[in-house]
Amino acid sequence: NEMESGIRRALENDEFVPFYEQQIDLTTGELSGFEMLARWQSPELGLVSPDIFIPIAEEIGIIADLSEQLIGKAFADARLWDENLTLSVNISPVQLRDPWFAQKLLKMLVEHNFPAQRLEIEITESCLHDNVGMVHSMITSLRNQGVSISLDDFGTGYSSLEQLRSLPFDRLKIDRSFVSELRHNKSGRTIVDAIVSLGRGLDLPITAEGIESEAILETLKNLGDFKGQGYYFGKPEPSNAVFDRLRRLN
Ligand code: G
Ligand code: G
Ligand code: G
Ligand code: MN
Ligand code: NA
Repeated sequence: NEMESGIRRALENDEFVPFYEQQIDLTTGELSGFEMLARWQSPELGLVSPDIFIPIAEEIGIIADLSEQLIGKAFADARLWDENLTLSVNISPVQLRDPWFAQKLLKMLVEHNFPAQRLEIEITESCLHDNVGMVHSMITSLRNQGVSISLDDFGTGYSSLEQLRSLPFDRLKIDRSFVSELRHNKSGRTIVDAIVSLGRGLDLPITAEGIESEAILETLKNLGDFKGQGYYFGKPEPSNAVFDRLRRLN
């Protein structure tokens, strides 16, 4: 169909671009890094959301190539940021089914001369349905080289607490649906409290997503030492806006 061939052509024409969302240390208020979020800069359609093209790219078997194109651009950008800033990238469950995924990512780090210690990958709970043994060995070989692994959208999928305990994650990201309800109802607060104590018990640092207001930020700061991100700090922005932001900070 038309969308599929458009996405294939976009890959050939190098039309996928990284946007970046700030990740903040909520306790100090300092910028700690950026999450890369893919966009398709289409000459016909304008800026297209990943919710549209990622599922199609997964379906037609080009997600790995598309991700590689974006990660290459993100490494080139992030190499020019302050060297304490981290780069987080989202990895599709489809990519993790490739037994060579970890080797390919480590090779890209070398080729782009980007320090593994500054890279964090975000995987979702749906990865855990698949071959857990293989996911475990991939995570382990990436971590051995210094890459960090976050469990994204935590709480929205199926997660066995046993897997959470047995897989060596570095961080939990609380899904924004819970963060946004934090002050609206008791169940939102209860779920966030439960994830926070789970994180404490398992020694997993936490990132809260979807912080949209000062009130939510203050509530979170009272619950612990977290990182956070969301529209309150800023929307995802293109590379040049990130460079402008860093120039203003420095
Ligand atoms: O940027 P936005 O909030 O519209 O992203 C929508 C969804 O697309 C999110 O779930 C996000 O994780 C996902 N996404 C964004 N960029 C990438 C990417 O490069 N690879 C993968 N697999 N998912 C991405
Ligand atoms: O699934 P993942 O967590 O990677 O999704 C990130 C998505 O969430 C991106 O599409 C980003 O644009 C969106 N996002 C980031 N911060 C906020 C926020 O504060 N509010 C809302 N509604 N969406 C956000
Ligand atoms: O201007 P400043 O000293 O903050 O820049 C730090 C580094 O980032 C320098 O290497 C500079 O060349 C690079 N840089 C600054 N702005 C941009 C930009 O808009 N695009 C790119 N690609 N690099 C930039
Ligand atoms: Mn994410
Ligand atoms: Na998320």
